[in-house]
Amino acid sequence: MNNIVEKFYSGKRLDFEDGVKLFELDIFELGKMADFTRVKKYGKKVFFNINRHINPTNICVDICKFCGFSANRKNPNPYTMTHDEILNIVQDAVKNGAKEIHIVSAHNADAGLDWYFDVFKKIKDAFPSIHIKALTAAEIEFLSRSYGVSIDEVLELMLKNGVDSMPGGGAEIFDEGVRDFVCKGKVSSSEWLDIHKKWHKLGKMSNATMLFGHIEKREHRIDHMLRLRALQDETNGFNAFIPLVYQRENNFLKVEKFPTGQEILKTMAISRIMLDNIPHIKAYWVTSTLNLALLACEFGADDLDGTIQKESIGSASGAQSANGIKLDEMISFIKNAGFTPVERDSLYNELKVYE
Ligand code: V47
Repeated sequence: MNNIVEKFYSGKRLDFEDGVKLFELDIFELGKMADFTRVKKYGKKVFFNINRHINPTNICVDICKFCGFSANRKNPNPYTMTHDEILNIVQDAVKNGAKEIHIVSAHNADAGLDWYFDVFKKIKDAFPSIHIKALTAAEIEFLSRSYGVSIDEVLELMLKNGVDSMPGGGAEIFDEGVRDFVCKGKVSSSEWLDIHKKWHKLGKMSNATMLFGHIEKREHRIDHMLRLRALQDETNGFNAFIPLVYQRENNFLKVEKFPTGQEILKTMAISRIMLDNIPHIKAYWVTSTLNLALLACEFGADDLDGTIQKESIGSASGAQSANGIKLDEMISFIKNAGFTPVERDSLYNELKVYE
């Protein structure tokens, strides 16, 4: 075990076996290693942005067992917003200081391709300076599959209509066996990676998530991280890695054992250690709780996502995030945890440091 610790501090890359063994390390040793990298990169800064999440429809042709958001027999309230409704939300968000709109929809085969794309153009025309982060690789694959357009054409439509960056959703767990069990039929792992690769080659940035704490094993998490690391070596297009903690309510995935806080922190720390080429590790406060997200900042994480204003996916499965968090609360929570809050834009340029 000492060999792995020495290998890390000597700056050598850790491999799959090393990554799996890291989980056996004492949590504080692991935290020290992750913090070593985090402090070298960012000191005591914790990044966040002022953003608004919008989920314009919950009608979905794909079935993910972990999802409590899509309309189904446990969640019988299907909706699809009109463009005017979406624009009103954006207008409000901008009034409240939002600089990023994060738009993720379910896979609605009746809404039409124009419904998906025209709204981006309308938002950009009305609010040219807002950053639109929209369409996960899962949505892109669904749009291609359902509406008879190639992936390249979907990416072109994104550029043409003003999408600035891609969110990291839909990655779940890349291991094909686990993936088949939890979300058979939607974007495959290789398709997910390939879509991000194409987007990066167009000169655009994206994020990458990993849904953990359900039926996957530790080695699946390491495998997931290493597939991302390999792509990042090639494209350098990922801004942030986001380990999403599985929320258990109102869905169809039967999980017997949930991760402890210690397992969550270890996973965050190992992400920081293994993903030596991805700049930011986001402790998404929605799925980890704000308290644990702040603690994760002692274990390698440096970003919390944003104020969000309204959140529908995690909260549909039990997360306490439906109404986002107020800016002054975000700032004081970060300060009280001993860090320096830094408001960033979507590409991690620093906008304001709250000393
Ligand atoms: O892909 C669904 C996840 C994701 C559950 O790119 C669940 O900056 C936990 O991708 N428990 C969507 N997670 C959210 C997402 C995201 C969030 C914040 C920032 C960014 C970013 C991306 O939500 C889905 C899926 O993996 N999800 N159900 C659940 N029960």
